[in-house]
Amino acid sequence: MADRILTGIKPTGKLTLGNYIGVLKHLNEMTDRGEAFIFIADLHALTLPIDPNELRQNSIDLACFYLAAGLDPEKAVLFLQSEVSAHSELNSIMQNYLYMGELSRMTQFKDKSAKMKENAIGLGLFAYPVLMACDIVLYNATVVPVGEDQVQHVELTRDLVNRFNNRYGDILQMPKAEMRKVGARIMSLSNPTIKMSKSDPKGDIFLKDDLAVVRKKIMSAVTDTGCEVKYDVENKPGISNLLTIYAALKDISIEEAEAHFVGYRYGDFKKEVADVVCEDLGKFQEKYHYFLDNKLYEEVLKKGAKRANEESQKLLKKVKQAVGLLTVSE
Ligand code: ATP
Ligand code: LTN
Repeated sequence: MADRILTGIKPTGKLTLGNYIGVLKHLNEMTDRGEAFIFIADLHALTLPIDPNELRQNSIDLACFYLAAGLDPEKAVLFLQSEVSAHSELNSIMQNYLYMGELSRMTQFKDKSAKMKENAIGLGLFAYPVLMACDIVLYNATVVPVGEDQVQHVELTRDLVNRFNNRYGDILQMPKAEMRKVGARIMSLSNPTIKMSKSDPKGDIFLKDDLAVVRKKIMSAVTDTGCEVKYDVENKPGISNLLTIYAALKDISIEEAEAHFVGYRYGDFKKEVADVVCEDLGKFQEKYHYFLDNKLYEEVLKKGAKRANEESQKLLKKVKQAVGLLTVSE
């Protein structure tokens, strides 16, 4: 059976090299394995305060990022989550099958809520994984390409599928998370023990950064004592992170990257990493501007919403029927 690929990214801010390497860059080759549903998780973006104009602009940007990364709209369905109402409808049903205890154990919720005042934590942030599970099961996804931080949410989706199917029969498809072998967790350049994250912009490379800025950021990335370019996450987290970035962009293994840099000094090593990042990002940025300036995203998103609406209604109907919701109209 062909795979069914599904993934989403939140339009919450400037995308980073982490998002690019972890997910974006490889989406196109995944579409060779089966039909892909790729979306802009704009409803998820509302789970933390965001300015409306910024959200709209970020959504356009993200559509262009997907296209610039090589996503082929003939092979993949690209759409805005909020334009497909089945996500929210299924959410109303599925919220009854995931429990407070398990939701409160989600690392993303714990991390994000820890930075907030208790009386300002929205219910949506807590219930986030319910909507994410709905995104996944609505399209009978078998493979969910994500970075490492999202694997826990996909595991919870798997629990939901088991629970729901045990009760109602074989309704939901079992998905599985798929991470990049190299690059599932790109670390911050200023603190290589934490994830490079768009909500924590120190040490980030943003996809729209000027290439001169990108080069400067890499040249001043935190490195480690010693002088050997070796992959050793515990003792050389900074060097290991740069090696990972290089290997992921070159599509080679860490061992191959290490072998390439034998005998290099840190300065020359960083320069070569910067060359590779700038070359890749430079091409990516050109394509991004092409899709943005010609507004090519509009037609793609319209067509995508139509197809996603058709497809998601099928599963929604099945679920409504399974749980006993009566349909008389239609
Ligand atoms: P935030 O930091 O605001 O939570 P995020 O970047 O983690 O944002 P998304 O933009 O929705 O969240 O993530 C999109 C995809 O990119 C997810 O699959 C996520 O796992 C992946 N991703 C995010 N950061 C990294 C990283 N540093 N390395 C590899 N993959 C990443
Ligand atoms: N939670 C993800 C974004 C996201 C997603 C999804 C990813 C929302 N729905 C469904 C994969 C499948 C994030 O924060 N990166």
